[in-house]
Amino acid sequence: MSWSDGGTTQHNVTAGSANVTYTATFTAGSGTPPTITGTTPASGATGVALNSTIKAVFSAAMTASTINTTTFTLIPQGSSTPVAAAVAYDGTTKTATVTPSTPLNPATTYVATVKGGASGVKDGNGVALAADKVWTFTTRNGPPSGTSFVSDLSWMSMTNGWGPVEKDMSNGEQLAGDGRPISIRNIKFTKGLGAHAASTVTYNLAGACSAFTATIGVDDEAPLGSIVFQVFAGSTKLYDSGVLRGTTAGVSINVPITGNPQQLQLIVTDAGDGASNDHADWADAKLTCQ
Ligand SMILES: [Ca+2]
Ligand SMILES: [Ca+2]
Repeated sequence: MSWSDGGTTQHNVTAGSANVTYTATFTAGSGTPPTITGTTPASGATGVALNSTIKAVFSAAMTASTINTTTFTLIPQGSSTPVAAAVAYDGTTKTATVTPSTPLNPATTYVATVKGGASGVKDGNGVALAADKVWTFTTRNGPPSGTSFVSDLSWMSMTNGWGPVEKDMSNGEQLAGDGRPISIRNIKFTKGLGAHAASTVTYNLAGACSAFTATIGVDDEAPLGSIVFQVFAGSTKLYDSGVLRGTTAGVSINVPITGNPQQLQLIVTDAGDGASNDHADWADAKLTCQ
């Protein structure tokens, strides 16, 4: 701000002197630039929830119209396409927030940028953030947010009694990929796991999952099978089917997952009578996660 009477004459202002009119001139864009005093998530944060919002707190009251999807962006590292999001500014807390339209992807590093300089965000006096504020964070690993077929996820580990566990087909024989459509009492399933006792498949939940669902049973390719299906979270047994046989209809299960465990184990045992014909289907198996 500067003061002037519009002329070049120096005025000595003393009692009784003639009135002189001074004009205060505010120059937009001058003054101390605002800064960002904090971010959420913090720079370098890991294990960030997929439903997070991204926030920047300013040192000064900002001009809300300068904070928008152009000046506050979230971009997956290595991409040039910002995440679709709503951007808002709360003058009470001097906080700008990016709210993504859909949950973030797991195990992904994101780059958050608040633009500075002439085309950047500006405070209430029109003073811009001096330079771009850029920080990164990484989301949790584990399944995506929502409901996923486990056969579309990567397992952490897998053991199986007859070749590998198959995805979206019955166990078949010892080779990978030699199964048939999953079939329990002649009801076919396009998704699921085809296992064989004794089998354990372990999934990483990253503490973010709340339910496991499936239809379980002995596959029609081995009707003499006898199997027990179990679901464990670490050392905690969440579900036990009892003995299912090749004559048992598929059993629809909905297993709540509580306590935010890190891992889930899908276990098949031979029901205590040997593993011959124990072809076990986790048909339509799904995890629901945050
Ligand atoms: Ca096979
Ligand atoms: Ca058996």
